[in-house]
Amino acid sequence: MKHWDQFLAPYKLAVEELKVKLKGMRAQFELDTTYSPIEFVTGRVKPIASILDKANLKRIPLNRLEQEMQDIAGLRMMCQFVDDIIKVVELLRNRNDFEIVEERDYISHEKSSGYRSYHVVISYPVQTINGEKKILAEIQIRTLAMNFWATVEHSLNYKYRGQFPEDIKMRLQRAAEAAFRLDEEMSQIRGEIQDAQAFFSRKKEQQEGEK
Ligand code: 0O2
Ligand code: 0O2
Repeated sequence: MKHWDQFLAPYKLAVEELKVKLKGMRAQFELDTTYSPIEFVTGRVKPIASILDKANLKRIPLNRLEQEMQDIAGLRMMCQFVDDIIKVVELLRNRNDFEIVEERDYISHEKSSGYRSYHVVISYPVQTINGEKKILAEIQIRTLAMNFWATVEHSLNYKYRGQFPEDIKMRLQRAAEAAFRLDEEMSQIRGEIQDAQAFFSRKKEQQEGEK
């Protein structure tokens, strides 16, 4: 147990620091009173039982966890609209407090389960009493609809241990399509809002000009 505590300590630190940093990005948008592409941020260190299950499933030797398990430290950034996701990814690419080592786009290429999200794997330097240690962390960026689907599917996955009965599988697929359509509808509504805002700001400028 002591060994696990020691192994997980830098991951815990990284998750806490990254939560502060990523929530800080949202706070800056709020200060600017500009629209924030980030709705909320969560983070967790993978529980030991899940680390062991995944290592077993993916045949990762325990002495290779640091190099081969990318989501022991996991962060999630939720967005209102699909278009916000790429803006958030750009913000992450522009930071210089970590290095992006891999990006996985499950939005353009959704998983066969119906899962959609954008994954960014980073190498993050943690300062320890023995010097700097770089750890891998995974940031998942997704809309609220994608998050809703993934959360429900994840709990069902836990219940059925990945072996879904056919009818549940079909319902989950239909739910994934519904979540996709919801995102599309919301994007269109957003377009309407932006058109309206642009129209009113042009009108205001005209009125100012006439004074
Ligand atoms: P606020 O004021 O509620 O916005 P912890 O690990 O408990 O120390 P944290 O960040 O509290 O740290 O926990 P976690 O589980 O990582 O993140 C949860 C944060 O996500 C909380 O915000 C929740 O309010 C927020 N959250 C969860 N679900 C939703 C949701 O559906 N919509 C919105 N808008 N927020 C959600 P905070 O940071 O505690 O602050
Ligand atoms: P947790 O903490 O329980 O969420 P993989 O081969 O897909 O298992 P890999 O190669 O590490 O894993 O990379 P990937 O797919 O980029 O990231 C895996 C994580 O993405 C999962 O973590 C989930 O959080 C999420 N994910 C991927 N596919 C699905 C899916 O079909 N449904 C849901 N709900 N989430 C998914 P874990 O290991 O499940 O850990």
